[in-house]
Amino acid sequence: MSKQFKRTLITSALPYANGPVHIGHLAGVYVPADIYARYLRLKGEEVLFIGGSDEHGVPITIRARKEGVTPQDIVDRYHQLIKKSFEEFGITFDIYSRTTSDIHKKTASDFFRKLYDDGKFIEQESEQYYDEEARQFLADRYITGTCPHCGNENAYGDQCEQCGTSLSPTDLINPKSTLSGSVPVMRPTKHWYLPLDQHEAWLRQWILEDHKEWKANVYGQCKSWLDLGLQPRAVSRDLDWGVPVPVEGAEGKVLYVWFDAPIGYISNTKELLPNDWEKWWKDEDTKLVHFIGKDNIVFHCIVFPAMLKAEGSFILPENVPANEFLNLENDKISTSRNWAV
Ligand code: B3M
Ligand code: ZN
Repeated sequence: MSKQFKRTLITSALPYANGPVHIGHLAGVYVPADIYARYLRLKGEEVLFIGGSDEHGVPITIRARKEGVTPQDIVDRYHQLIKKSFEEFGITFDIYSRTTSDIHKKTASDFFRKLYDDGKFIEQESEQYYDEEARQFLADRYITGTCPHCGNENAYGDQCEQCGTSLSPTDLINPKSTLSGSVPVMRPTKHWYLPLDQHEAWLRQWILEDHKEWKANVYGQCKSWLDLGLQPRAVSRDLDWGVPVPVEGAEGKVLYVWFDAPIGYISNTKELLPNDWEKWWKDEDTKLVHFIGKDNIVFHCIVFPAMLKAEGSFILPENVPANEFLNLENDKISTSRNWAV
């Protein structure tokens, strides 16, 4: 028999505050999560439904640069816009907050520091592209060049949008910085990595054996990741927008957006229930359910659970319903590109 829980904590993916929400987001994530929350409330169950904006990361800085404004301007504008859309659409979040809140910055920073102090990270130096004119390391999206597969001259350091191949910046022929137009050079930089390989054994058991009931798309994606073998993942970036890495000598480095964003679920719960949040995150009688889009599966099923496990005091999700595409008259109107930006 499946476990009986006392309460349900529902989270829905935090949209990037760099553009309006669109119908694909609503249909794929927020409406299903809202239906589930309303259903449980009608049954008289104890339920909490957490939402919020994801306000860090490169997508925000790119938008700001395009418009000639600051990242703060961008997130202030789109956070308000997205929040209002959700209200008008009738999505019944118990809280809709943001990852630039003070409580979030502290929560994410303390979380990183605990893992750091407990020796849960690997420190590693690697060579990355640096723009000598703009005097900064370049995020993958800030580098363009020729795609080695199809010859498109405007491929990005993470993907060629013409042939769809995912790339790393060093794959590009004739790389160019989009910040200054100059040719980037390689420079060593230190980062912190979450050794996912060390988490592989329990993740295999937990997902592949204990959660065979997860949706086929979610289970299948996890299985293929696990079968390929997990690698350490960098959880910091050289960027001037984000939660600073709380370690001496880490000036100019911030937490990787995918490290801080899921912690946003925790900080938003804390903001709503300053004295009572722990029972929602640390009591085995709480059922945690993440509603997400398909591009976020690996982060919610593998990376975030590994972070929670490494921290040691948190529960893990019981289910992660992820949606595929919304089909309207046979056209995919919610493409991965729309969703992931
Ligand atoms: N903002 C990516 C996205 O909007 C990201 C989700 C965060 S959930 C913690 O697809
Ligand atoms: Zn290409």
